[in-house]
Amino acid sequence: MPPLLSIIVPAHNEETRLPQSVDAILEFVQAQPYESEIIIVENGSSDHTAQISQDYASRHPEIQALQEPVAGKGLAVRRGMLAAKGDYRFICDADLSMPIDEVNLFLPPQAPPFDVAIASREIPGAVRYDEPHYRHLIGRAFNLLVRIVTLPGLQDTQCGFKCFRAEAAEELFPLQTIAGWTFDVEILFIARKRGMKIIEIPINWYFNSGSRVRILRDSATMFADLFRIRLNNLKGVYAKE
Ligand SMILES: Nc1nc2c(ncn2[C@@H]2O[C@H](COP(=O)(O)OP(=O)(O)O)[C@@H](O)[C@H]2O)c(=O)[nH]1
Ligand SMILES: [Mg+2]
Repeated sequence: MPPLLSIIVPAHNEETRLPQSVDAILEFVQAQPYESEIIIVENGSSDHTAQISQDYASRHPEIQALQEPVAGKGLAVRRGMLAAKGDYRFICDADLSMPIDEVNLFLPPQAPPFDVAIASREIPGAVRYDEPHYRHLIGRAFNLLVRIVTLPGLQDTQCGFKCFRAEAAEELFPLQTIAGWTFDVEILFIARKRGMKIIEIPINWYFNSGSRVRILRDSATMFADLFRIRLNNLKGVYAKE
């Protein structure tokens, strides 16, 4: 029997945040009435993240630790999504800025039927805690560009908590071309193009410092990625065969 839920944790230089988060995720999944698996995907770290993940995997049968040579959140998530076996496949940032028990909001019976369910920090019912004003503003500026260039109407594409039905994950992730931070936009773009049902779920979100986003360097790439998605679309990269 495949598990109901796969929790995919991308981890890059996370030796300080990862153990606490994995402990919390383990405690959560062990308390649920359904089966889960946890897949940690490390790539390109220069610290002990890979070793820590392997240690967890060797001690807990429900944990797998995967490694890729080249860094990139998008690459890691794709690997985890395609290795996962769960009916529902949930991306979960290693900093657990969303309390892990809110995962159940993304599963039936709480969630209505969907192909892709994305956590939102912007729609009514969502609460952001402790986020510095400037960070929120940068996020809003990027979202404005996302809405203009690629995804009209989606208020928050960058939150690190998203759930995919198995069939949706298996259709979408093989088409992903973006290795870095903007992969979410690309995946949602393809999902929308293919008529999948995308829902937004408001969450409680706790800012914590230590983000791996390098604002200046990464925003230029992220901006360029939005146009790359458009270009790929024109070239038919996301079309059905
Ligand atoms: N495997 C992997 N994970 C990454 C990479 N870059 C970021 N992440 C993970 O993506 C998640 C979000 O990163 P974080 O720095 O908290 O970004 P923010 O919350 O969006 O500012 C964390 O779990 C990171 O470890 C990467 O290159 N490879
Ligand atoms: Mg974070």
